[in-house]
Formats: sequence, C-alpha cells, structure tokens
Amino acid sequence: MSQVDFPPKCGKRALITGITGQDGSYLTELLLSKGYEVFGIIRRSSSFNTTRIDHIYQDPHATDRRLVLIYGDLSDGSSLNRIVRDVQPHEIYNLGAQSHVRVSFDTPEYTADITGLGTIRLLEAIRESAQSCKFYQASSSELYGNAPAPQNELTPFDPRSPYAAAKAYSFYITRNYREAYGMFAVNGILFNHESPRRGETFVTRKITRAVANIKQGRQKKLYLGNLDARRDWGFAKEYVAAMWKMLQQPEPDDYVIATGETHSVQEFVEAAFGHAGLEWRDFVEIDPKYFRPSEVNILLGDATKAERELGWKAETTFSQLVQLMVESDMHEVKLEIEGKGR
Ligand code: NAP
Ligand code: F7E
Repeated sequence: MSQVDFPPKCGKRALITGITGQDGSYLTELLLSKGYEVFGIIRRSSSFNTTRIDHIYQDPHATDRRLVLIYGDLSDGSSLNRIVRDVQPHEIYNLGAQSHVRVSFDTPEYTADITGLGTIRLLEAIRESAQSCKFYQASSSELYGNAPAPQNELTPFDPRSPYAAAKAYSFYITRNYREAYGMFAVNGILFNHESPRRGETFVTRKITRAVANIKQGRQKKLYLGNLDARRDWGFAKEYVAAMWKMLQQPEPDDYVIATGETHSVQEFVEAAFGHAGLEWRDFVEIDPKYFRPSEVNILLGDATKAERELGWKAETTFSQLVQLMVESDMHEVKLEIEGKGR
C-alpha cells in the first residue's frame, strides 16, 4: 500500500517502460507529485523486481489509484501494442533497456533486441494506435564513445559497445519518426547519473556498497577494472526532471543532460573510502575480468542547450553525490546487520 499522499489528478496519463529501474522509480515519484496517472510496464521475473517502487505501490483494488503496473516486455510487440491502445497515454518514457555496457559484450544480440529494437516496437505501437502521444527516448552519453570532450548535441557519435550501437539505432529511429511522421519524439542524451537506487553492478554503487560492507567487517576486498576511465556523474533524481521538461517544450528536440565535470573512477574510489575514514589502497585490487573489450575513456557533457532552453542545471556536486551514496549504503548495511534490512 502506498506510503505517500498524491495531489489531485491533472488529467494526464504517462506510460513508462523500465519503471522498476533507477530512473523509472524517480520519474514515477515526480509524475505522481504532478498529478499524473502513471502506468508502468513490468516484466515477469521469478523473484520480486519492484523493490524501487514498493513505497509508492498502490492496492490494485483502490478506486482512486494513480499507479498501475502492467505485464509486458520490450521484446514483445503485441504486448506493447495492446498496452498503448488500452492506456492511451499522453506521454511515453522509454527507459527500459539492457543497460549494462560490460554485459552487452556478453549478450550482444539480446541487447540489440531490447535496447535497440524495443524502441521501434514502441514507436510503431504509437503509430498504429493513431494517437497523438509524446515520446521520450533514453539516449546515452555512451553514444559518444571516444569522441573528443566536451561532448554536446553537435558532437559526432562513436559507439564502442553493443549497448552503444543499440542506443545509436534507437536515437536515430526516434529522430526519424519525428521527421517522417511529425511525432513529438525526443532524445535525452543523459550522461552517467547515480543514486542510492543505482544497480549494484555499476561502478559507483559497487564502490559505495563495498565501502559500507568493509566498514562493517563484512567484505575484505573490492575488485575493480579500469580506474582511469573518466565519467561525468550526476544525481539521478535531478535528471528525471529534465526528461519531463523535454516533453513540455513547444517543439520536440534532443538535449544533452550532464554536470559539466569529469572525474576518474579512482577519484570516486578515493572520495568514497575517504568519506568512511578508510585508505582505499588497503582494499582495492584490480581484476582484469572487469576490463572492457573496448573502453570509453572520457565523458564530459556540455549541457548549455538544456540550461538555456529547459532551464535545467545539475545541482548536486560530485562530492555531495559520493557522500549521499556512501551514507545511504552505510545505513542500509547497518539495517541488514540488525536484521531490519530488505
Ligand atoms: P536500470 O536501472 O538498469 O533499469 C532498466 C529498466 O529496464 C528496468 O526497469 C528493467 O526491468 C527494464 N527492462 C530490462 N529489460 C527489459 C525488457 N526486456 N522489457 C521491459 N523492460 C525491461 O537503468 P537506469 O539507470 O534506470 O536507466 C534508464 C534508461 O536510461 C536505460 O534505458 C539506460 O540505458 C538509459 N541511460 C542510463 C544512464 C545512467 O547513467 N543511469 C545514462 C544514460 C542512459 P527489471 O527491473 O525487471 O530488470
Ligand atoms: O562503468 C569502469 C568501467 O558500468 C563506468 C550505464 O548506466 O552509464 C552507464 O554505463 C566506468 C567504466 O557505467 C569497474 O570500465 C572500473 O569505464 O558504472 P559503469 P557505464 O559503462 O559508464 C551510461 C551513460 C549508460 O548509458 C549505461 O546504461 O567504470 N569500471 N571497474 C567498472 N565498471 C563496472 N561496472 N564495474 C567495475 O568493477
């Protein structure tokens, strides 16, 4: 049952793929706070996959509920057609993806199917339903690969993984449907964004979780790959507001969303261990299994256009982000030790 009170309905319906992910959970909170009815596509799994949205889940029998979860899958065009036809959303946010870059080298065909073809299935579902519906595509800074930094909307793409190649297809097909069919379809080219809800196999969360475990004596070593890679890391909660703003513009367009600062993985490690009063060199080991067949060396976004046209700017600094993630994991690990964790 929901632990949150929502404002009166605003008359808008949003459909979200990837609602159970990091961004989907923050976006759902944002849209509910604006009075939207939110419909989320979840896939069937053998264990619960709704942990990130359990706090806003609503009893399906409640007559005034604002959040509805529907089974579907980006690999299943017929489910997408049916859901779009039934829900008749005003806005669709396509956040669903096989989103792990390293894993995309192990599952390239699956990644192409979900992260690439899933987008065309959804766009076709909109076209076939003949509704006017705004469409947000979760594009990624991975598209830039090793293109020179700083990267903005005019920087040529250089995809360096099966994930980035699949996202490139989705980027261009979204733009094509805008140009060919006059759809309100936009790409948000988001640079890395993190939070306490980040998946635990992405490097930031892997580090902050390890710091908390090491501090409590539950873990001895942290094995990482390339410490020299540099990323433009922002706070996910702020980034979903940019997604919404893109769909409220008078004309559809593509936008870079980033902080404009870049830091190495090693700098993140130093800051996270430092925050817990630990010396990182005592705990971190390099395991080549985490190296990527082709790496993206430096990402640094230039979000000038988003600031000018959307009035959006990143607020949380790198050190604040590291601190809030470390403190959240320390708290979570402590609860687990006390037997009160999830
Ligand atoms: P995430 O936490 O990995 O969430 C991915 C979501 O996609 C989950 O809800 C997942 O469902 C769902 N999904 C996976 N396969 C699916 C399928 N076959 N059918 C339907 N849904 C499926 O990712 P995120 O960090 O929130 O990112 C959201 C989107 O932005 C992704 O498209 C990602 O590629 C993109 N992006 C992320 C970043 C970033 O730094 N976070 C930057 C740029 C772009 P389960 O929960 O069942 O696994
Ligand atoms: O890696 C290095 C790794 O997996 C960041 C996704 O949300 O952002 C994300 O992709 C860097 C890379 O994120 C480990 O080699 C070192 O250089 O946290 P990550 P990512 O690959 O940047 C983009 C924008 C997306 O769109 C994606 O969906 O960290 N690294 N050691 C490591 N990375 C991981 N995962 N694990 C390590 O042990």
